[in-house]
Amino acid sequence: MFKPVQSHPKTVVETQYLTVPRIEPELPVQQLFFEGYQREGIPVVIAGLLGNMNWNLEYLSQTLKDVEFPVRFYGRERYEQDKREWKSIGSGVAVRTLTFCQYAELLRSGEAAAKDIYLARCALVNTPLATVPIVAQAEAQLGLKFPVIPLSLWVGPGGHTSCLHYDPMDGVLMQMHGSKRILLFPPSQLYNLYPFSVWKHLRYGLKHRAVYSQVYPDRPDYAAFPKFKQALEHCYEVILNPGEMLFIPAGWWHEVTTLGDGMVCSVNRWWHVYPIGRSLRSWSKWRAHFGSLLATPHIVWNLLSALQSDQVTRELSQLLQRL
Ligand SMILES: O=C(O)CCC(=O)C(=O)O
Repeated sequence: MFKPVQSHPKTVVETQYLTVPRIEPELPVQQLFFEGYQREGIPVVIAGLLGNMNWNLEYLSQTLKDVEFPVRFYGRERYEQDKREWKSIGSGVAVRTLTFCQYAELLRSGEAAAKDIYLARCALVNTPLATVPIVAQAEAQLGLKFPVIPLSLWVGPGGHTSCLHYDPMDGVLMQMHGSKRILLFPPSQLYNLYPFSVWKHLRYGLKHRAVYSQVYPDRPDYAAFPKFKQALEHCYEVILNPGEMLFIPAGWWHEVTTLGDGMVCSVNRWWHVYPIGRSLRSWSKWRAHFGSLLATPHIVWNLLSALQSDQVTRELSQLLQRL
């Protein structure tokens, strides 16, 4: 039932990655998923529930056409910098609103790859892809019940990295086109991964978050982050291919890199942690919520500034995107 996962050839850190279990379940899968993985919060790759997914650029362009999305302009130099100098992270980076077709042009021309422009975590609600029957069916087969937000879309060029972080909810990442490499560390490694302080939220609101690690796992600065060596002993590597789903339990650290030269597309959904006992025991989750609470004065201040600005709608939509 479990198949080994191949290591990615570009890895520069010399380590023996652990293997995430992979199941190709026969029905019914719900009990297997709950008892083996969801109850204790253990990542697993699930193959065979999404059929032959192929959301290539042509399909997405024809389906999403003029739907507007907030697209993140990371810039290639970003990952050359010491993360401790960053003033924004994730949804805090520069965002521009583009139609899907405009973004598709940036992918086709190579500009998205050159400047690391990524369409990240965009809600599919109110778009032609708001409901995807095979996705809903797969989620139901796994017995997932309490969604936090609607389905989100992730599209980008090969070579983009969503840097190491964790989410305070369970997530299921579903691969629709191209492949992704995911590194995973368990919640027990929280402090060996040097998360940014929760107090950062006071200064930066939600532009900079305590759920991100200061370490680049593929080229760590051991002098600055010596305990990362211990974390590496607990690092899992997954190559996620089209049609596969990865269950990422709350608190599990993940760094996600798009592979290859072409466009890579996934959808994901976050779920309230179930069973509730696992949720209550998760220190990583409480820590993330405490950080968000500390962001409140900054958010209120930004909200008031946005209301007074000439570009109220744009400012408000950027604020909402961050939330
Ligand atoms: O696919 C990505 O770039 C990041 C996905 C992610 O962070 C997640 O699914 O929680």
